[in-house]
Amino acid sequence: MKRNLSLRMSFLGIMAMVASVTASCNEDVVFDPKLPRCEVPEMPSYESLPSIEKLPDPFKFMDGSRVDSRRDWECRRAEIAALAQEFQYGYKPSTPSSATTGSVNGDTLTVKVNQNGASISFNCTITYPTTGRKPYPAVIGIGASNLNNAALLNMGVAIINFPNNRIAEQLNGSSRGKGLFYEVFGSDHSASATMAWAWGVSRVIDALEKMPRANIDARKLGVTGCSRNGKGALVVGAFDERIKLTIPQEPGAGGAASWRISDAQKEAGKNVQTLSQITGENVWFREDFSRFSNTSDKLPFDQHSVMALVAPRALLVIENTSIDWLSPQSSWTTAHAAHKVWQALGVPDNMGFSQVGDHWHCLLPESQLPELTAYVDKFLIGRGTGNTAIMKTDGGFATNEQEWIDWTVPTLK
Ligand code: MCU
Repeated sequence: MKRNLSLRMSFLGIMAMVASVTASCNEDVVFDPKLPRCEVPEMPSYESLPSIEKLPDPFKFMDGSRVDSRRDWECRRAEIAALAQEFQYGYKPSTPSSATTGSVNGDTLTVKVNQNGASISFNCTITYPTTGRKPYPAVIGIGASNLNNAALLNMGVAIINFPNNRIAEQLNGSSRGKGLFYEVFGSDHSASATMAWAWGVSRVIDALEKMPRANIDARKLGVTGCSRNGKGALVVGAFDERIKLTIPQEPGAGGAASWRISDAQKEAGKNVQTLSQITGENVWFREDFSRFSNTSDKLPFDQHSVMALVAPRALLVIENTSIDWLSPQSSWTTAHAAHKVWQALGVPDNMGFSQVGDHWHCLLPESQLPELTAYVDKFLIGRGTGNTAIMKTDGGFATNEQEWIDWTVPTLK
């Protein structure tokens, strides 16, 4: 139905530059690797956005028509990706693979990128498993992996630590525009820290693809990260199709929790993190995302749509019911909304959500190990018949679908 992404993208790139005060002349909205050729309409202005009280329909194109085939989903996905960059994350620049080189020395992978006359380099530490077969599947940890790393290594999966804070700082609100990414693209580039990390991980993958000596199978990569880095893990998986498995751990707001439901929770007296709070706290979202502080209802998408950018690839969201700040009710309902996209695509078992309490933040409890191993076994290692149909909470929450979802799941051709 929608074609010609590349043409549209160059137009969009120009629009974004004109429209956005934070845009830099290096911007390019193509995220890699290539999406199919879909025509994404011009991005609406903030002022023209209508109020949508419930979770926006992920199957409804900007022109009002609805997704009715799998191929349509690819184009709707391109629209959501453009909207999410335009309003929430800033743009992921495209970088040709030829700009990146890698080298490996023991357990250290050095990634060098030359672009725009700038040259940057950063190191990732690789922990190799002592079992399994080379080249190994790997999980890239944003900062680190806080999953059960012993279990991953025992399954023959390597762990790569991506130094996200070097690529884009996240100390507090004054970290805007600081880090290696901004040395290449300028400190006024629209990309938020999470989008800058997504760009950096794509460069790590470019390097791995050229480096058989690293003994990592670049076709079997997952990504994880916890809390603020879990918000980043979601963006990494959403914007690079070479990631086969995305596991955000306890990301809270900006992860599975939708802005709209969290606002409603806050109004009901819950101590949850909201859009208006988060845009002041740190630089995880683009600078002018704060325009939506009191108007989350104007967002043309919400976190269910951002999660759905991963579909039909695999997504496992790990959450915690003991920390109100993570907005557990919001995540529970939002995950159900996202899951409907995988349902429509005929792969409901490629997306799971597991929410368990009574443990420290970012410490995976034993009770969530079965879902982790089932997802890794099936989607990274490529074997296994473990159960990946997971929608679990120990919070006793209602799904509240009638309150937040007023669209149906299409039967796709
Ligand atoms: C859940 O992630 C964040 C949260 O959004 C912040 O408000 C809080 O300050 O830090 C959390 C975190 O990253 O904890 C490690």
